[in-house]
Amino acid sequence: MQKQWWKEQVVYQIYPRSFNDSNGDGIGDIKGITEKLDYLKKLGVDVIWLSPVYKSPNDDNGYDIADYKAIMDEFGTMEDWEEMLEEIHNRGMKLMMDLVVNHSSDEHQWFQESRKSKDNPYRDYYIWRPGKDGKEPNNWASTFSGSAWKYDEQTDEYFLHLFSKKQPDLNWENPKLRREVYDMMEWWLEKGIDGFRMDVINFISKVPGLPDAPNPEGKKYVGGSKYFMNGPRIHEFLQEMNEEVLSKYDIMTVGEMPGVSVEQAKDYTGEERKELQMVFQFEHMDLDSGPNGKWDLKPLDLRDLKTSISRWQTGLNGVGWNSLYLNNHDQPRIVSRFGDDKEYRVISAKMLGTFLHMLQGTPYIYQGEEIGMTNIKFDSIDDYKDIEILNMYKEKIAEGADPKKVMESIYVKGRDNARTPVQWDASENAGFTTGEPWIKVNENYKEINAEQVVADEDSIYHYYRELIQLRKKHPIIVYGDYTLILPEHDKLYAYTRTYEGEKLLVVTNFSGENVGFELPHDVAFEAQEQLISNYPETGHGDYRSFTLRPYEARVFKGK
Ligand code: TEU
Ligand code: CA
Repeated sequence: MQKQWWKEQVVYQIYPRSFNDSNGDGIGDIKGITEKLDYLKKLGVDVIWLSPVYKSPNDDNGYDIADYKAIMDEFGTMEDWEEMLEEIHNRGMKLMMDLVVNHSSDEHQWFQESRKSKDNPYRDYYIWRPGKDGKEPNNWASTFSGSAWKYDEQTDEYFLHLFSKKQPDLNWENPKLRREVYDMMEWWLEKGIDGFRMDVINFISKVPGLPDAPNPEGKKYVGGSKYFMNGPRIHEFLQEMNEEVLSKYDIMTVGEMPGVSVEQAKDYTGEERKELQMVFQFEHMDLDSGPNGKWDLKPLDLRDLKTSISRWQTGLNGVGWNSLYLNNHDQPRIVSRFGDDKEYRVISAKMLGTFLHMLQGTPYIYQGEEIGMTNIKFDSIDDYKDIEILNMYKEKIAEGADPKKVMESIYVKGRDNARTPVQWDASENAGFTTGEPWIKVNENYKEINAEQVVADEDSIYHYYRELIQLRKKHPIIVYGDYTLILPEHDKLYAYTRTYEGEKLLVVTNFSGENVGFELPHDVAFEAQEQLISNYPETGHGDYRSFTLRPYEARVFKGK
């Protein structure tokens, strides 16, 4: 396998609105990020992925962009951004920007022009269609509830929006639009950024004709993903983008891709294909959902996690490259999800970190993960801010659902779980702001905060530091081949890594019970040292057979 600098990085995601407020208006901002760079440097991360900071009416917290070349007023100025970039680089870190080009805001100038008339030069920057029998052009549902089409009186046509109605989809069939996007990317790269995370980039090519999706249950609107995920021209578009822009810079790229399979990811990330370096896949994030989607709650079966992760680990080995994540701004907090955020919060957060950081791929840490931040439960729907949550709630209640049940699903899966302010210290508002925070702070901030974890040598933060240091010291953690052991075990997740005559043994307990581990006889391994564990050393020494305590994790290195 080819060594590459970007395979050896650890990335930290910042969701700016919730990170750190420097001026007391209750909203995180760019100066607030710059203030905290030393904290990130000390954690040891190499790259910052910054969620959108562009000009936006904030219908979807910045994922609805009104001007790709301007900074959102609430976040500061271009000068603030330039200063931040310089300070990131001064510390030897890198910056990846979020590229949101499946759609723009309806307040983008392109869309303002586009909607004016059918022969406006910008008309074809978006996807307009006449209605069908007085209804929407097709039966696709928006990710954020309701139809994926909005009627616009001015020209008596509908425009497509796979997300909110303020996020019209861009028309990638139009070469002029593609050129604009590439120029804009180049503009940012010339400012010195180090890469892009590309929002729902596998949605940009739609099947011509935009056919109705199969609808056996006769619903009003149904998911049309079949006709826009990994669509017919997607590889052509990405190869063009690579040739026109990406290949000219030594940068890092990751494409967010809901619904991508390993087979498809080989094409997206295959080194000789010249598309992207990594994808964010969603399989492991969908394992605790039932057949009716993310709000259909289902407990995780650890064996499903093994099957999925193992397929990705072996599938991309030597072919493409994995991104590794358990958290981001769209997902509930992992310690509340696959761990135990009550009795074993610290231990289980460390176990999950161990499980992830010992895999092959480039790890991504989401703000607050290193502190062990947890999900929230607001009593009132009015305290929630996320458009996905609010639209879903309205729709379900209108359909006659039990509000209690709907709230329960929001507690488990809602995106605002990840979006409460970062808890910096035990002072008012967790030190996030001196004003009124735009979304409520988690009540547990007095106990769970950055000041506490930095001071406590046994904290999750220091454990993550260690995980990051280990990765830098041992190439096997980056490059080693992965092999699953004990595939049928429903509590232990164990695997080995192999690289240049060395081996790692990783054993993690995903349960709150004591569980015995036996290394299968056919696994050749001789331990030389224990690299890391989330419990104090016991001195028992036998790595072939031992009992793991609740959520215990152990990593051995040997031959
Ligand atoms: O998300 C795309 C996406 O499909 C999901 O992650 C989605 O947010 C969630 O699963 C809905 O259940 C990206 C961004 O990460 C997200 O924040 C944006 O809202 C979305 O695109 C639109 O830009
Ligand atoms: Ca602010």
